[in-house]
Amino acid sequence: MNNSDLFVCIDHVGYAVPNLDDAIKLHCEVFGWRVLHRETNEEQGVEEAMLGTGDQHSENAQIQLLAPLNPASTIAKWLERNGGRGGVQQVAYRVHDIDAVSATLRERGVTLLYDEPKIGTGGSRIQFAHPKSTGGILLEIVEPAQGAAH
Ligand code: V0V
Repeated sequence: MNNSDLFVCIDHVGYAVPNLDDAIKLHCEVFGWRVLHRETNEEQGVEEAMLGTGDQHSENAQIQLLAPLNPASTIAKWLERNGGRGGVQQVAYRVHDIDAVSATLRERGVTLLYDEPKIGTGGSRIQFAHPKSTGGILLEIVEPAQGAAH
């Protein structure tokens, strides 16, 4: 796999937020984003919203607001470590083939969190690289669901 085959674009930037409705209000009313999608992901312990720009093209990055579903959630832990304030929790790179990209990253020494991809937003397949092997950033890789808008 060539380096140019790895990533398609930045799919989204994930913000940890203490309260989803308050965060939606801020990002939509003040910053002018709009809600494209909302869902709850029990396995990941999050309630989330995806935000887009007025004219959302397929490779425009989205903003993902992530609120904890329960105290065991990785988002709850992140907020606790950051004094209860929100902030950038992750950056997600889009890929066409998450299995091939995961294999290449592993070969290159990147620590991936899951043996196999898990289910993310809108039925996508997701995997994460541990911040300790990416220079301090929680990196998600995401293969959108077949037929998804993006
Ligand atoms: C922890 N660390 C981070 C970090 N979280 N550094 C940068 N960005 C983050 N988000 C650092 C932390 O400061 C420590 O550094 C070290 O990592 C601790 O690592 P640890 O003991 O392994 O772990 P935890 O318990 O803090 O967990 C960190 C990981 C966890 C990354 C393992 O957050 C995780 O499993 N994340 C993947 C799942 C996830 O984030 N789900 C929510 C989004 P020092 O102090 O040791 O230097 S769900 C989602 O995105 C969906 C559904 C989607 O997009 O479709």
